[in-house]
Amino acid sequence: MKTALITGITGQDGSYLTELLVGKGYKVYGIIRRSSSFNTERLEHLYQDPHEKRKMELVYGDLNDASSLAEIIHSLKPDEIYNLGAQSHVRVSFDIPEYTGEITGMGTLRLLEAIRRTGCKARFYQASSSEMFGKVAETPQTETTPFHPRSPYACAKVFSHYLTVNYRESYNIFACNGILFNHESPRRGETFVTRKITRAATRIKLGLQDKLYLGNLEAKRDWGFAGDYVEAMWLMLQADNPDDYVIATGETYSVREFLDEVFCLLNLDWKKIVEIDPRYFRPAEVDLLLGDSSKAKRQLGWQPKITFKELVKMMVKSDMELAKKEKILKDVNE
Ligand code: NAP
Ligand code: G4F
Repeated sequence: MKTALITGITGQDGSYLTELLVGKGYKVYGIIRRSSSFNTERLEHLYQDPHEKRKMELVYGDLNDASSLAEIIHSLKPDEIYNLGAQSHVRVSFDIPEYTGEITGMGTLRLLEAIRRTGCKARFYQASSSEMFGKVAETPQTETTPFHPRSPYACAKVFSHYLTVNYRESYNIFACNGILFNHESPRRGETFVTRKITRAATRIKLGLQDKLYLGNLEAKRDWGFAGDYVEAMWLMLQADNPDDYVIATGETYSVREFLDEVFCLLNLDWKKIVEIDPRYFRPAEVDLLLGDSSKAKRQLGWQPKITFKELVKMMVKSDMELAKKEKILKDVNE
């Protein structure tokens, strides 16, 4: 049985990747950090199934704690390591730049050093990001497009990206960077713009909320479905040789167009509901992201399955179910 170790297992991608790997017969170990409240909500369905439970185990550790990483890698000796853990919010990285650098940047170094020092033969996946292209030098962006990061988060990801390349070249580690463009799902964190919109719009439809406060509506993103993107991560580690790949849909939409799509499905006019709040603007913005993933298609046979419209529908449907439950609870308590 193959074993995989995932940092960031409690996050959006961690939960989809765990499902994929468990489905393929892997034993999955996930690193979780200690929290004063539960942070395993996205994994609960896997835990409740007694059969699946045996295939996933959570261990305490932190990307800020090199000794925990070395100990985990030394004792588990996984076949594959997926580094998904990060302070992953771009706007927040301007508020806590040092912490973001520590986890999103230095955390990768600690992990790679733990692999090198323990002599672990694991294949390594690094969650690189389209944010690294920042003030884009060309459109669409490919594996050869120069980086121009626009936030502490993106700078930390560039550091991690090149470390991954460097450890591959220096120590012959099978290390890959997946340069993933934005990917969303019903499990997306509620402070990222897509989920913030679908969550608010469905609550507004049921009278649970009045207004939605947003920042820059003109930014354009290449939005795909997280479930499709974790498959690309796995495919990278099954290839004959380690390499770096852009993973994207090849379509781009503005936040405004995302709003149009969501509110149209709910028969609401967002112009009467959305207000612009300067707090959500960033000191430096990434205006346009559009990826070309033809290398991944050619070499890995990967391509996205879910379209933009299907993704929006899926998120609205799921958040409507959530809002309905909330409404029932509210009505009972009134
Ligand atoms: P996410 O939902 O924000 O999950 C981040 C994960 O990192 C969570 O499990 C979190 O744990 C964990 N984490 C945070 N600080 C940590 C620490 N100090 N030590 C160990 N783990 C820590 O992110 P995601 O959307 O799944 O994205 C996964 C990865 O891909 C991230 O590295 C992100 O930067 C990158 N990425 C994402 C996208 C995208 O569009 N989603 C695109 C490109 C790259 P808690 O649950 O305890 O907070
Ligand atoms: O949803 P966002 O916060 O995602 P962003 O900044 O593109 O970052 C995400 O994708 C990256 C891949 O490119 C990942 F690496 C990263 O970890 C994260 O998952 O914002 C998208 C756009 C931005 O231009 C932002 O300015 O939406 C704009 N926006 C407008 N109003 C807003 C809001 N973003 C947020 N979060 N909240 C708003 O109210």
